[in-house]
Amino acid sequence: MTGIIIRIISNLYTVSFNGKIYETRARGKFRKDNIKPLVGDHCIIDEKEKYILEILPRKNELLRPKVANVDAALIVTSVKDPDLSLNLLDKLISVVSLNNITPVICFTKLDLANSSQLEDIKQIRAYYESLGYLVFDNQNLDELKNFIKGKTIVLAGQSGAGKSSLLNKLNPALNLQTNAISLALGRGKHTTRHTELFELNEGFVVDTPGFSALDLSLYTKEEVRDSFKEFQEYNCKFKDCMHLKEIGCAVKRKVENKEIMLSRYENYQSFLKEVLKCK
Ligand SMILES: Nc1nc2c(ncn2[C@@H]2O[C@H](COP(=O)(O)OP(=O)(O)O)[C@@H](O)[C@H]2O)c(=O)[nH]1
Ligand SMILES: [Mg+2]
Ligand SMILES: [Zn+2]
Repeated sequence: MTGIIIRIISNLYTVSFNGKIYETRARGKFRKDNIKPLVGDHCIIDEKEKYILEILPRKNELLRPKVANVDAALIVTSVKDPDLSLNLLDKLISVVSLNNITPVICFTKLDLANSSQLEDIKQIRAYYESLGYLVFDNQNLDELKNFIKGKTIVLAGQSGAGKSSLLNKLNPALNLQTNAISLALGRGKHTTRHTELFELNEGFVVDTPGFSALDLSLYTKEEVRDSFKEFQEYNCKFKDCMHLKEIGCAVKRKVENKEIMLSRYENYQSFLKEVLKCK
């Protein structure tokens, strides 16, 4: 049985191992070998001496938040308060995918939407599902719970979207702090928060929101293009088509006949502009 590092505060490593919590130290060997243990690392510990003996190979590692072995990113998207932003949703889907992590969507605050907004959301949801993304909401939690089981999940989504509230709903024992939107967006509250994994349904979640929308500028325009899953399904006249002004662009045709959702295409165009601005 291997443990998982769930918290690191200076050189104290908290490891969850066999259902028990151990406060351990890392061996000097790691520093020598230039191994920096991360939250999410699977490790072998010396239970008696309270030392981490070995860090097992990582499946992946994120920079922000600093966490290893992430199975999926849950993009928490409020439909109101703050207003639904498909631009941010698409950006996060792209950034998460470009980090080789599976994006999963969870809509929140459906209770604040009127019936016509709910109708729109139903269609939006169906579109993303048709692309193969899992889409949940914070009302039917059993499906989301099943998905999370045994996985390590990071959260993404804007301040006030309901990330901490969602985790509390999934496990009231977490008792995470939640903020009214004005507080969450307010300035001057610089609480330094360390990255911590919380146990949830035999898996782990990180409440520190990962993936900022800014991260998209780190990628090339081709990478951004390829992060739009549905564009890959069509054969344009030119193999390297950027789906802008090229002739024989199958993607643009699919936008026109509404097989590709217009907002997806518009967001793609706006992301390309941002990427080019940064180069
Ligand atoms: N009406 C409604 N309010 C919600 C819902 N989810 C969260 N909230 C509220 O939205 C505010 C921000 O939530 P919080 O979990 O702190 O968002 P975070 O910044 O993403 O962690 C809080 O006042 C929550 O009570 C929801 O599904 N419906
Ligand atoms: Mg929060
Ligand atoms: Zn094209």
